[in-house]
Amino acid sequence: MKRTSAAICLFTLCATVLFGCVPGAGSAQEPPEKTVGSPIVVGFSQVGAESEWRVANSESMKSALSEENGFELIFDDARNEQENQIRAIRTFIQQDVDYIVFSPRVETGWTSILQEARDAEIPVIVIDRDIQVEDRSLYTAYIGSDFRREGETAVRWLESLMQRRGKADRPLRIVHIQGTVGSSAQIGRTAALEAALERNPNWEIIAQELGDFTRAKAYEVMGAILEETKDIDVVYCENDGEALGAIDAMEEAGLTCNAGDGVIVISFDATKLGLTYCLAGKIALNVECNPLQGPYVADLIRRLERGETVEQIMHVDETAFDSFTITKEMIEGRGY
Ligand code: GZL
Repeated sequence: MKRTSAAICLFTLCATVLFGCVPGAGSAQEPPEKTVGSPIVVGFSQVGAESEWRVANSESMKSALSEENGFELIFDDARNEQENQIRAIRTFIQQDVDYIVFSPRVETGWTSILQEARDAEIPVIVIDRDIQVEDRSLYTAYIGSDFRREGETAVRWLESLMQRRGKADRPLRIVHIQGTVGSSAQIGRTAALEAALERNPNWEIIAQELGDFTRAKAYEVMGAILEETKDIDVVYCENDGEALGAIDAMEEAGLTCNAGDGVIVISFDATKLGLTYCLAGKIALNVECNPLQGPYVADLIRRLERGETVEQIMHVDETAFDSFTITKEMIEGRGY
């Protein structure tokens, strides 16, 4: 398949780690200009289809890297297994694609396959979750979220709420439902909560379970926790799927979820479904995690094709919504 000498040249030039920011989910993105000539062949390894967020991410990639936009997309669903991603990337190399894009299920275990891609002189773009590799020149760019910042947004909001209520020093009993362990989304969101516990010795994690970013698993683990105790002040869920599963379990156990006199539920993603729960008051805070990365990837590839230097790390701008200020109009205007 066609390979671009310019991109290969840039691949070696992008060794410096430069930071850039791309606009958030709400901002308009110019559709990439049409490509004359043969399509740019992109192999994309997607984690799976575990959440509404993931589905929106896949749709964004498919619509941006479409044939009419000058691409040929080879999409592989890894069904939430890193081994399947490694196998898919190796196949992309054998197919001699022009670019490899992947959303890494977890941060580690990628060095060897990325070295194979570099040996084949195929540029690699990492999206969504980040990776940990000694040699950052093994990939051309990362486009995704600053997960620690997302978590900081959540815990600072909770601290501020407690201060406004004169409860800054009161005990706070927290249930923590984590996302896929070892994913940068879980690592960042968990780290922010753990740092907040250091700042607030009156906060206590009464239970910490794995929800793997799915509604079903969160429902299961929250149900088990509720058999032990219903004395819960906060449930910190690392995505909307987990929040909905935890809320299902708590409501079945007779608990009320709201930021007033009920259990305070904190979530991440801000999908339309999650925001409807926020509007209903059941999710107190929902921190946005922008899945609409397709246009940014298409734009990045075009810049590489033109021989431009690109920032290696690009974080998308993100915001947050709470049940006190969210409106129906805010939800209707969103892209996912
Ligand atoms: C975050 C993304 C996470 C979402 C979950 O960028 O990797 O994975 O928060 C998804 O909804 O499953």
